[in-house]
Amino acid sequence: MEIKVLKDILGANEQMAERNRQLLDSNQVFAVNLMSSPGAGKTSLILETINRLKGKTRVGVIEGDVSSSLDAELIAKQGVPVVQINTGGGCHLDANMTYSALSNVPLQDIELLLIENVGNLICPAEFALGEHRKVLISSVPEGDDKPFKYPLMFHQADAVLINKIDLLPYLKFDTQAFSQAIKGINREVEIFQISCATSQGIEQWVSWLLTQMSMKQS
Ligand SMILES: Nc1nc2c(ncn2[C@@H]2O[C@H](COP(=O)(O)OP(=O)(O)OP(=O)(O)O)[C@@H](O)[C@H]2O)c(=O)[nH]1
Ligand SMILES: [Mg+2]
Repeated sequence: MEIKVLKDILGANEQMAERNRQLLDSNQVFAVNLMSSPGAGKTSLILETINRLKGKTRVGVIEGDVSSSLDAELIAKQGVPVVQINTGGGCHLDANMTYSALSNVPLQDIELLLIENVGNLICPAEFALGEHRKVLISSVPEGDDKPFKYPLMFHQADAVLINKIDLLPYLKFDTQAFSQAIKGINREVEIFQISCATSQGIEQWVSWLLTQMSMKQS
């Protein structure tokens, strides 16, 4: 009985996610669901990405947090349209919340929508939002064992960004073993090593993102 209830919730979410996807497609907006544990660097990555895409691609942002609008305020300073969702305790965004936010995003004016999910390595993996790609940010201070502990998140991702590589000299983190563990779960995934502090690797990430957008359009 409990299993049926869970299936109903996820089934309803899938339907709503499909509706979101249709809405995005009809406006030719490419959406990326950015997921990570708290503090891995989602907002920093969005800021770096906006910076790199200035004059190239029109970006909009949905910010998901349990509480506050701190991240949305940082994004707004870049002159980019941003909508904050507060889940009020919920540990992930779902398709219904995303649908409500979409009605406040100027979809005709943007080509790329970056959705910052709530910081959590478990629940966001279960709930589709209608995104075209799922991107996981995993940062060096979290340790290199995360693919073993949170396999679903790594399995679902189209790309994994290893962030904060500027801290590698100070922390025990084996990037090769980490990448191998990810590939063991998800052979197709793209892996990038980046630092939002030094901008290392951001160009490669943005180039992948633009390629994904152009593949979608063709
Ligand atoms: N050294 C270093 N610090 C970073 C890097 N990227 C982000 N940070 C720092 O990590 C902290 C968290 O970064 P955020 O971008 O706010 O992380 P977040 O995932 O958006 O966090 P939540 O929204 O709270 O889940 C901030 O103090 C950033 O300055 C990086 O590449 N290197
Ligand atoms: Mg954030």
